[in-house]
Amino acid sequence: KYNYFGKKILILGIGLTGISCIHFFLKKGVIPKIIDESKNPVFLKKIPKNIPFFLGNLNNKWILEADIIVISPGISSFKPILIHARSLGIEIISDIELFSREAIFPIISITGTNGKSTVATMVEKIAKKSGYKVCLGGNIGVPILNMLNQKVDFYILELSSFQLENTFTLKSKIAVVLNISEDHINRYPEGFKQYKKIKLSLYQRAEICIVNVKNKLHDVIQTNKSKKYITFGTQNSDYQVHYNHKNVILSRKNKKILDISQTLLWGAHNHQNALVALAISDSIKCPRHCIITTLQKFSSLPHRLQIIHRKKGIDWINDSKSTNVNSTKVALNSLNTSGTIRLLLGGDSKSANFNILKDDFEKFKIKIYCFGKDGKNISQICKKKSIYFDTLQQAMKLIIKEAISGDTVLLSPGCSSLDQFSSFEERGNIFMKITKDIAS
Ligand code: UMA
Ligand code: ADP
Repeated sequence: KYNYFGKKILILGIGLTGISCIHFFLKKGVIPKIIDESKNPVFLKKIPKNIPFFLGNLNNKWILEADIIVISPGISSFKPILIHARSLGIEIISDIELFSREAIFPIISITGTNGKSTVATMVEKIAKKSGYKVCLGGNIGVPILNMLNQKVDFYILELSSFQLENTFTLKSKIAVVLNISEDHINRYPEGFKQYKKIKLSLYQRAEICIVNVKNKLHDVIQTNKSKKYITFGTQNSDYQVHYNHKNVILSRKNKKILDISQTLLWGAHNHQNALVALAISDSIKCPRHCIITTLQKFSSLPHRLQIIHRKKGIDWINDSKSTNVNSTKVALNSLNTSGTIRLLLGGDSKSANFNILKDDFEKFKIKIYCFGKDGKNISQICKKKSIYFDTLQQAMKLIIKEAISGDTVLLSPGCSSLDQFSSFEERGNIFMKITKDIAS
């Protein structure tokens, strides 16, 4: 139905997404052009031979000549030249939009500020255990267009707000917005309101909407009676977490399904994540025993609140995937320690308000080792407990001297890593290497 033949296609961003888009169009017999604002993008060598490319800035001439612009998620579509292009009727779309127009198998879409990769991976594992053929892609690191030719029972998509920004026809069989808290504020001219609206757009054409009642999404629920809504988040929801003394139970309509003590899951946020995975898996009719046994075996993904090792009574925890302030809050509140928490915090804050951690800083026995681009500012929130360093490595040198038995060293930076590292993985790996060197 969508014919790109004869259209002038321009791709913005020579990254994972851009390269996947080139191959998509080549398969359709269309030769796109591609631009990157960097003079030497990492994926430059991956551009096939016959593709015209331009490096160094957004070439206005190419932009205004295009019929369709496919924009990579890392590039803001609120740049003036792109706003102008849109006003001239030039179509600006994401790779997710291209995918949505072509996909013929049912789609499970997962977005939210935090927990996307964890929930998406839980669902992938449960679905596979149940005998379904599924593939998982999107923000988790596999461009979605690479999955288009696979024959599956379900596509599982992890979607960021950046990817949803220019997506208009995505029809999910199941859609969930896990939670919404402040993130990526520097990307949105209208701030948090706009970020939230983009996240919630996932529900627009979805068949089954799984809704976090705590996110006050009642408006969504009332406005469309043709959809099926499944709720989680409170005691009146369809899916609930029951806290009963020391027992934590996942239930559906007050019927017990899984006792958290029989799992490796740690922290209230992970109870919620498992609950959503359960709701999604029920919706695609995975057998309960497959759901339960998979969740019982599931342990943290790398770089998500992962205990690296315990040595001399000190716990070392890698939560490098904490790239926004709420994930740091969650991490602090998941620890159960009477020793000192030695928190490594900092990087690129993306203009977030770190004051929401003030109460936690007051409440806990904590020392905060700030680093990176916004570390100095962040260290002002609770001056008496904070110290600032240029780098993570320098901060760790002091921690190694100061930590004593009973302490917990936590890398939960609450910031993007890109000011000093190539990715959150690199940041976590450096933390782990230093901690392992100490242990040996
Ligand atoms: N670039 C510009 N101008 C800009 C920004 C970037 O020209 O203003 C160029 C860079 O020089 C680079 C290229 O764009 O050459 C990179 O494009 P990209 O940043 O969109 O990155 P991709 O490699 O295409 O990866 C993207 C997602 N990246 C971002 O959203 C920033 C990946 O999510 C995703 O896994 C991948 O597509 C496959 O779908 C990463 C991410 O950081 C993990 N996501 C954010 C998050 O989780 O918080 C949203
Ligand atoms: P995402 O893919 O949305 O970034 P991840 O599952 O990779 O989510 O986890 C990212 C960070 O958020 C980690 O620090 C993790 O401990 C934390 N986190 C995971 N699930 C939740 C949740 N439901 N609420 C808040 N924080 C969470």
